Amino acid sequence: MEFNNLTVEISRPIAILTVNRPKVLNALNLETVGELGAAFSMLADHDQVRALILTGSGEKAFIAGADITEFRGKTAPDMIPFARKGHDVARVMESMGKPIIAAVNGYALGGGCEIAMACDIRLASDTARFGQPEILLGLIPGMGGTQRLARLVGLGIARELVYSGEQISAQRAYEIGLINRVFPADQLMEEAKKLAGKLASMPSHAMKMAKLATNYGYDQSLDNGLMLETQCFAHCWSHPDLEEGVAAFLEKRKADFHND
Ligand code: CO8
Repeated sequence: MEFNNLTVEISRPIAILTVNRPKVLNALNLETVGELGAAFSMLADHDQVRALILTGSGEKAFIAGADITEFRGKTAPDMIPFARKGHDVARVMESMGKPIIAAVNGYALGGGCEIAMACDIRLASDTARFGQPEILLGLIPGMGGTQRLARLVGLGIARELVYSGEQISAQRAYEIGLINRVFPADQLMEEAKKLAGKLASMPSHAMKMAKLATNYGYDQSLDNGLMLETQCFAHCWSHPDLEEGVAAFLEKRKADFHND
């Protein structure tokens, strides 16, 4: 698949998506949002890809937010489908049965921070900066930032970031639980690939069930979440990987998973 603003490199079993608009710090114009949606949908069904990495081109930015040049002259009704398009991309990312790692190599602001939050795991360079600066433009986050940030870091800190528009360092993002790990900039991609390789080697059906249960269970009551977990747990018995994993353990050998 060819894109204008995005490169997709498939190095089986990993796919690396790179937002490629370095002149504007990889800001997301509507076309790029559409391309991300198409790429994630395609990779969700790609039978050779089992883990994904999302990053930005250049050394300065992951994604510096929505492309502000597209905001001029718009009306409120124009922006409802715009925001929905962003939400749809995040939902494709969260509902696919494969892990997505954000390799945050610089500014992750506004929509950039929001799309990173729709990834399963966030790794960042020590030079990365995070924030929801929309308020400084007279608006608010529109790609899930008012919702996912509080779920990740708690309501108190989410309010502080959304109300102040303040940028925070990678170290601070790590301390508040917004990101999983921080690496020196020159090691970030290598570490992201290492982690993606590890996750891709896991039995893919169990990975799908794990992602489904954690992502869809999180917003439920504990009882509903546990009900979903029970279904996903039991569903593992419908796949040969489970028999193989258990047999390998009992026979003291390495499992040879189906991984389709
Ligand atoms: N949109 C458009 N252009 C941008 C953006 C952006 N978000 N960010 C940077 N650029 C452009 C600059 O205009 C500049 O262009 P030029 O060279 O033509 O002047 C170029 O990128 C380099 O940027 P700077 O010169 O500003 O670089 P600095 O190092 O001085 O500053 C910053 C870097 C701090 C990242 C600064 O560029 C900045 O503050 N950018 C805007 C960040 C921002 O406010 N982001 C939030 C946008 S709103 C949003 O994301 C809402 C999400 C809604 C989601 C909807 C989903 C579809």
